[in-house]
Amino acid sequence: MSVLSTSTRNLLERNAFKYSSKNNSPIASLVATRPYSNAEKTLKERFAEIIPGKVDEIKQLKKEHGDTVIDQVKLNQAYGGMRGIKGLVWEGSVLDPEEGIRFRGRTIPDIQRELPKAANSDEPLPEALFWLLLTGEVPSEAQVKAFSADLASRSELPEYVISLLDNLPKDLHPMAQFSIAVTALESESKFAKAYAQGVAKKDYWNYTFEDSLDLLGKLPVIASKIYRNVFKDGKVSQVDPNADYGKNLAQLLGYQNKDFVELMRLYLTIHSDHEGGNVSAHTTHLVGSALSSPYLSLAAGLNGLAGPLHGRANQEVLEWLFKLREEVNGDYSKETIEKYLWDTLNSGRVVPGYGHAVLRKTDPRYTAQREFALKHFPDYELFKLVSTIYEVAPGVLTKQGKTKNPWPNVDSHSGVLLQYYGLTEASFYTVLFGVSRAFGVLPQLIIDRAVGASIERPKSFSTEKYIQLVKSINANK
Ligand code: CMX
Repeated sequence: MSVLSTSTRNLLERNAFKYSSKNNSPIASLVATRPYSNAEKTLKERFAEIIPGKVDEIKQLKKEHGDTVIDQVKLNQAYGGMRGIKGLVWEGSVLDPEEGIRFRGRTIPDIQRELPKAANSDEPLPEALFWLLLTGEVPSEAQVKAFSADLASRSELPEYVISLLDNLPKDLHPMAQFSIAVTALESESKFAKAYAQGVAKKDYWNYTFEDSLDLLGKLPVIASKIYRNVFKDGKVSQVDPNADYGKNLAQLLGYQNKDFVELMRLYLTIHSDHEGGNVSAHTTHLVGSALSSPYLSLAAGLNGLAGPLHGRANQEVLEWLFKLREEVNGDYSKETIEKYLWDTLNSGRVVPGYGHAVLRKTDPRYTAQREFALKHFPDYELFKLVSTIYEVAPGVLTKQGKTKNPWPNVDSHSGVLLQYYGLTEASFYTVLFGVSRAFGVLPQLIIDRAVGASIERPKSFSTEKYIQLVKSINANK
């Protein structure tokens, strides 16, 4: 029995086409043929119902308030990484400097409480977060279960991507391998094919949705293939169609420990989205605004995430911790750690895992990970070291007087959790961040296409032109 209104059914059935993984037609089905029961709406059906209202809301907002001045820009901001300038739209999350991230209005403790969980699990399911970010609604347990199965059913990689990964040099950084594999999947893009066939603008989101889910389904396999190729025997097990996303990722990587599975669920959920201005989110959105496919857009975002001031900081933290451990020779006193922090700063380097462009308090993503460690391994040596650094570093960074935020960010803690469970290869850590980031940036890409977001094109000036601009503004005061 159909649960759709006639108008939605009509919308969904336009261009409908029976999906088959063997079929190369660009026009994927608008009607879900995947593992959903008839009792509940699929994510796509729900999104299709919600989006016309969103389009109207934006139209109305622009009509009534389109000329309202929402910000003023200082010259320092043009030269300072555009920090704080309001100029992007991001529906999934908003970051408050003091309080941290809210996903569709919900804090991390809220989503830990409210999102559906797997059986015998305490951690939220990242699939449920994806649903929330895309629709603003918390899905039912049955909906998430079906959505997990849907993603698992899309996990197969084309042979040539596997052989491409097998042939990359083992010393090529895992993030470069990740980006290459995602880019290579472009051949799978239903959006690119539909666009080439002249699909109408109002239908863009449908193909972006399909590409995004296909991509999400394949990421655990790509990540695990890279991990197993570079650090293990190159063999990756089969995706379990009945397992949730975090469990599948853990198992594909080769980790069976139940608490590690829990960690993957938490990790994937909290690293997903951090509003739109950070490098990986903004890059994905920017590249997507040119109507590049989700594959090319996400690959661009991953390349940004690979930078040491952004996602790669999780690797930097571990390397910094290991050097510290080597140098202090078992002396984890506050005095010794303080000296090590000053040595880092005095040598002109940053303290990795500390500071943030927006946050001005301890990152709640750090706190969530700290709580996980306190629950599962409070006496682990590296966790204790990280905790002592947390007591000392904010004071040192404050005394140094440069950083606007002396508190730890998400990357300060994640590596230590992975170390505890034996995933010790730090150069792989940013790949896990990248898998999670896809859960945040792909919903926005789908929304961008559904609301007909504009191609991004802000204005730049040369320094010479800015000098002229400033002079003329001051002369007219
Ligand atoms: N250690 C030393 N100096 C720091 C610092 C840190 N952890 N954080 C900021 N500073 C310095 C900046 O380098 C800058 O110095 P200059 O004036 O010489 O350029 C000064 O303090 C002011 O910077 P800010 O306004 O406080 O911070 P930004 O918005 O410019 O940069 C960030 C933000 C995250 C890049 C920066 O705090 C940093 O480099 N942190 C360490 C790397 C890190 O942990 N990155 C991960 C962030 C989270 C993520 O994206 O994954």
